[in-house]
Amino acid sequence: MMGEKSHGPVDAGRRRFLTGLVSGGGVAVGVLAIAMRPAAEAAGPVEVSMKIITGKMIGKPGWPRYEPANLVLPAHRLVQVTVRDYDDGSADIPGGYNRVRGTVGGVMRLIKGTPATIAPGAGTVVKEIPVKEVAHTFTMIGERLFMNVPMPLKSTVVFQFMTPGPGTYPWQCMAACGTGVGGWGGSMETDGWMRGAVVVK
Ligand SMILES: [Cu+2]
Repeated sequence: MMGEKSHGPVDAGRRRFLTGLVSGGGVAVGVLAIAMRPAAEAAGPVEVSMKIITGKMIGKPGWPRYEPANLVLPAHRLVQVTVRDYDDGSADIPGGYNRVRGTVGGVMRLIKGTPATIAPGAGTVVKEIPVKEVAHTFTMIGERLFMNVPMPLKSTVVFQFMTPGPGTYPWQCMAACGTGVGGWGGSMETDGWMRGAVVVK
């Protein structure tokens, strides 16, 4: 409408603007990069679901496991992980592993039970759970990387974290849920059960 008609002063202003863009090319590129970022975030986090099943559920009593235990994720992306824990037995943890660490905001959302569908934002936001209610943990310890998410009995947790650069990041459950001396055998020392890897590409 009005803007489509070109008048002298408007053209001069536009020319100055364009000249500014050309002379300050680096700045223009920077502005463009920032402008694109919200669009990428609008796509939402990469969503991943895991479950923790008991040994009984798969005919191997005493051998709880994460399914899947290995994840492949894109680098430097926000990831939202939903873990449904079907296990109702607690296990001993080293001090402090009942606290959430290394997630976005240092928190997770806690939902009672293991519902098939979970509404966005559902659950209670928590930073830790009682020591005696920890069934398992999802713990990644690496160079400049520490993430710990405690898994409460018969519950679902949802948490978000930023993936690091490409690499293979092992994780381990820190709750002594396995067999053998101190409960650190069996599942606890077997890849694909209570330990695995996050492969970031
Ligand atoms: Cu475990």
